[in-house]
Formats: sequence, structure tokens, C-alpha cells
Amino acid sequence: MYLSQLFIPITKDLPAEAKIKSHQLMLQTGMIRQSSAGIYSWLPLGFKVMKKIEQIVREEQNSIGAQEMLMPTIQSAEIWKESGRYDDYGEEMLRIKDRQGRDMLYGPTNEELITDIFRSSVKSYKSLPQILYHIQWKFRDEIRPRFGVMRCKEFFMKDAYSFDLTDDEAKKSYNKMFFSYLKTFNRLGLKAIPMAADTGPIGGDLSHEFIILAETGESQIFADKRIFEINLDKYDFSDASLSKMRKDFTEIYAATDEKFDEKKFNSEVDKKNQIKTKGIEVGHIFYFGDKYSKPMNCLIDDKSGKKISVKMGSYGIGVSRLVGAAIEANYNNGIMKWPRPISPFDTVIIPSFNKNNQENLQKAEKIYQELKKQNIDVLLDDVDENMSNKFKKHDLIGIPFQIIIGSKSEENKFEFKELNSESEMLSLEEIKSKLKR
Ligand code: P5A
Repeated sequence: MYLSQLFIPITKDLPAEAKIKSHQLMLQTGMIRQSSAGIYSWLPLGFKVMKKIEQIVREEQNSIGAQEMLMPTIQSAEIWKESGRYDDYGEEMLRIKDRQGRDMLYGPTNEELITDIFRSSVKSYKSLPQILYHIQWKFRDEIRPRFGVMRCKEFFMKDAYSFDLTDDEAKKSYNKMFFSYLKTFNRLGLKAIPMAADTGPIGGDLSHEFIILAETGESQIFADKRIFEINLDKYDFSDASLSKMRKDFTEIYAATDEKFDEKKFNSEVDKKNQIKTKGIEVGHIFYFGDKYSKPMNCLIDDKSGKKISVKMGSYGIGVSRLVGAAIEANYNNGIMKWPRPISPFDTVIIPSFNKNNQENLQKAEKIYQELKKQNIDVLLDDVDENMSNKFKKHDLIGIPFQIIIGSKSEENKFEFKELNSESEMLSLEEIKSKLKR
């Protein structure tokens, strides 16, 4: 892509309404645009990052056998009346009527709808276990939407739902998702820590939030720093390994303020290991057994032919929130550096040129074509402006690798720079292999 053709409305001024760096950066680099309070359009640059996150989340869900589907955003109020949540959910639910006067709503989550689908199609234990998921817009009429995509009204969520015959089997599904989440956040280049959490309007008595450390986060957290050092490579998806993994994570103290127990924290955690800071909740998993299946009559025949309520859990990842969270975790001292797997482009070529001397631009175009052939997603900065402005702009756009075609370039060597590091002179072959790695 040529930068001159990319729809990227960069603004120089810091947007006044944005209080945290991710919100500022996303507005400054034209990743999003607010359409009304808490509701955003995703412009090409922001959308590209979100799609990359979505795809990694999808691949990790598929790899544990979860099956993707798509449920609508608009739901009938009937099923929410059956579960009893229609009244409980309160003002966060956007309620609407269709032209026949039927009560409808814009789904804030999908436990009811998936239970309704499941009860009409699955009758026997033989079809279990199952995990279904979708990646879809949700709407919550938040009282105070703020911090851009971090807490907004309309947001993009991956939500999965597990179905099992027994509590024991259901806990295995929970552990499987728990481990899968750790792997997913790792792949996104983020360190998210699972913490015991409250269940709020979703319900149940077992729940973990996955939290990324960031001073601008809305959750206060208390943790033993050793939890950050647990190496995921030593676990796999076998039952024994998953139980061990859960045990290891549960034994080390980590809780949000809702579950914080000061006495326990001080007695269990050495002073030197105590972390008290803030974090961003990027995922949340729940086990609630028959909270929905019982009132909604989602029954399964067990081996003896007895009808029992299916045991369910639900598992959310804030896909759109993750874009902001990744910025909070990686934007420092005026430089944004996207983690490689979710960067909007693999690399940017920055030639120094002006309208009288286009030699470097032509060189850049050749390199651009070469890299494209290798399936490297490359941005070419063909905008005629001085190099210092270009660098400032790219410090914000945050593509981690730059190929600079300027005074230092030699016949067959180009300046290659990873953001926040020293540049080096490399041949095109060397650049290709670095970028492919
Ligand atoms: C789990 C999946 C649920 O809704 N039902 C289906 C369960 N959980 S949750 O914790 O309420 O939300 C899951 C994740 O969605 C993100 N999120 C938000 N992102 C942006 N703006 C919001 N207003 C918002 N609310 C929730 C969070 O990442 C949360 O962990």
C-alpha cells in the first residue's frame, strides 16, 4: 500500500477529549472516529489491527476444537424473560421494539440465545462436549463510556459457550479455555494474567479475568510477581497438565480489588514480590453450570436416559478493547511499536525525496515490489515531506520495522531499523529474511 493512497486522517493536535494514550493515539493516527458517545467507526488502519487480533483469536479457538458460528446482534426479549435476566440486566441493555411492537434488544452477550439454539438441537449426552463461539458486535449502554475503545457502548467481542454433561467435564472445558486464553494473549504479544474475579450479571461462582498491566487500566490489581514468570511451554492440553496449570496459577496470589483480601495478600506474598497496580481486563471466563439451562429447559438425556440440565460456561475476549490495550502496553515516550503479529503492516519503506529528486523514491518502489512478491505486507511512504516529519509520523503509526532510503543507503545496502533500536545496513536479501522470520 502507498501511504498517499491510504485513508489515514492523521491529526497533529492532541485530541482534547482523549485522556489516555491509546485513545489519543487512535484518534491522532485516524484509526477510529467517534460517531456518537461511546460508538466508533473503525477506519482502515484501526480496522486492520482489529482484524489481525480477531484472526489470531479465531485460530486459537479453532485449535481447541471450538466451532465458529454467527448469531445476530438483535435478539428477542422472550428468551431473556425465560432466563430471568430481562429485568435484572437494567439500563445497560438497549431495548427496542420492532414495527409489530415486539420487545427486542441489541445483545450485550449471548448466553440466552446460544442456550435457545442448543436446546432445540441437542438432546443426547452423545453429542457432548461442545464449544461454540462467535465474534460479533455487542452493545452495552454504559453509563460512562470513556477511554475510546476501552469502555464503549458498541464493541467487538469473541464469546464462546461450552456445553457438558457433568460438573467435572465442564471444569475441564473451563481449564482448556483458561490455557487457550493464555496462549492467545501470548501470540498477540501481550502478557495477560488470570485473576479470580466477580461474576456480575453473567453469574455463576467460578470466574477469572485476564488482565494486562497498565497504569491507565480501570481494574486495581494485587499480585505476587512470580505469577508473571510461569512458563507456559511446560503445559499441554492433556487433563493432567491442565489441572497442574490451573493449580500453579491459583496457588500464586493474583486478584482484582473486588476479590482482594489484604490479610491473605500480606501473609501469602513476600513484601518484595508484591505488585499493586492497575490493569486492563481483556478477557473474562465464567462457569455457571445450569444457571441458564435450568430455567430455559435445556435438557440432555444422560446415559441412563434421565433428563438433566446441561452444564455451561461462557468465555469472552474484548477484541476491540485489545487494540487499545495493546497500545497502552506498547506506547512509551512518544513511540508506538506494535507487537509484530498485530502490526498494521510488516514494514514501512521511508525514502527521502522531493519533487526535484525522485531517485530514492524509485529505489523504494523497487524494494516495495520485491517485498510484495514475498507476501510481506509493506507500506511505502511516498508522501513528499521532510524526513523529520516522516519519522515523527511513523513513531505514532508504530510499524515495528523501517527501511530508510536516504543518505546512508549504498548501492546494495539499505538502512534497516527496528523501532527503539539502532539501525543497521543490510542487503535486500537480509531484510527479507528478517521480515519473514
Ligand atoms: C463472556 C462471554 C461476558 O460478556 N458472556 C459471553 C461473558 N463477559 S464480560 O466480561 O462482560 O465481557 C467480556 C469481555 O468483553 C470486553 N468488554 C468491553 N470492551 C469494550 N467496551 C465495553 N464496554 C466492554 N465490556 C466488556 C472485555 O474485554 C471483557 O473482558
